Amino acid sequence: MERDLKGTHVLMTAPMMSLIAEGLDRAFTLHRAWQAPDPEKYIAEVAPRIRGLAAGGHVRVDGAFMDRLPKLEIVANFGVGYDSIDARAAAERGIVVTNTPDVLTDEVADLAIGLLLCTVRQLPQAERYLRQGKWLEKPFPLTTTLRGRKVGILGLGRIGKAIATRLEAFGVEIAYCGRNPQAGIGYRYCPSLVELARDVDVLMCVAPGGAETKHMVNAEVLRALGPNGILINVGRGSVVDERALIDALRSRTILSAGLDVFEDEPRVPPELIAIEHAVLLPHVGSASVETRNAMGQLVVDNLVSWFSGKGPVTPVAETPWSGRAP
Ligand code: 8YV
Repeated sequence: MERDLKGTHVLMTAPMMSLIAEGLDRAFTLHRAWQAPDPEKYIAEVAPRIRGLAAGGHVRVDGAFMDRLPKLEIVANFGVGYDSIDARAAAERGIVVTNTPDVLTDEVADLAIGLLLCTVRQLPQAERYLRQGKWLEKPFPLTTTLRGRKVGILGLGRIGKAIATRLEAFGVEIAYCGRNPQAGIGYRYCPSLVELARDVDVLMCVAPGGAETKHMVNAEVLRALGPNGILINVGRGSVVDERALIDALRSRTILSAGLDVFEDEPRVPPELIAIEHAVLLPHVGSASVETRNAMGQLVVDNLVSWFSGKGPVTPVAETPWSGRAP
């Protein structure tokens, strides 16, 4: 028989999609802290009862916040990337963290390929050109090509591999960089990011965010990528030193960039917006109705499964499931 979970208190500090809020509301006693006149005071009042936390977007969940919730058992994150959650601090406190892998892999990989083609062939610029009536004056300028390019992938995880599989169909050479070479992978491994950048002319960033990857793509890497080089980033904005990128684009140290993620979302530096030859998207990698619904359902499923004593569905690496039931 299913457990009645209505006596279990779950906290949501910021608005999340209605599928999540309604799903949690049906299963648990859900506290929507942001709706209270004084959210901080509200959190302090309900804190002793909170056992689950639904986290999303860019709200930071650090050790200090976890310490405010003495009965907290699980943090369920909306998104595969969980750099906004201090998973090590959670592990130290015996708190499980879950994310939403797999359900968005193909969607983000599709987007990465779309963004690559948009950037190489300047499709958004060409579209704007037609709408502005400029085609009547003269044809759109010729662009660069994907033909003959080599693509280097930074972060060959689930999404990186799905991008690589798609790239194979485009007939481009693929190499990758990561902490270690991966068994059973036929693409060329390059331990140094600068060397990878020197060797390829498209750098595809899919690396997760966090302190370990912060500003990995710096001025030196961009110089190595060179004047024919294209940077694509669909991972986390923090991986790229945005100031160095702006300089590299302005000085034509690299040819172009296609970005779906930024350092301080949703704020994009005006200097970047002013660079016409870059393609900028408002973090839409996973943003289809179907995929976001699947991600939202996984947030609900993780919490329901945990409090039903069945363990988390998709725990992150730092907090592996040990079989301990709540
Ligand atoms: C979402 C993402 O945009 O899954 C991730 O890590 O970056 C995206 O799918 C984000 O999680 C929603 O806020």
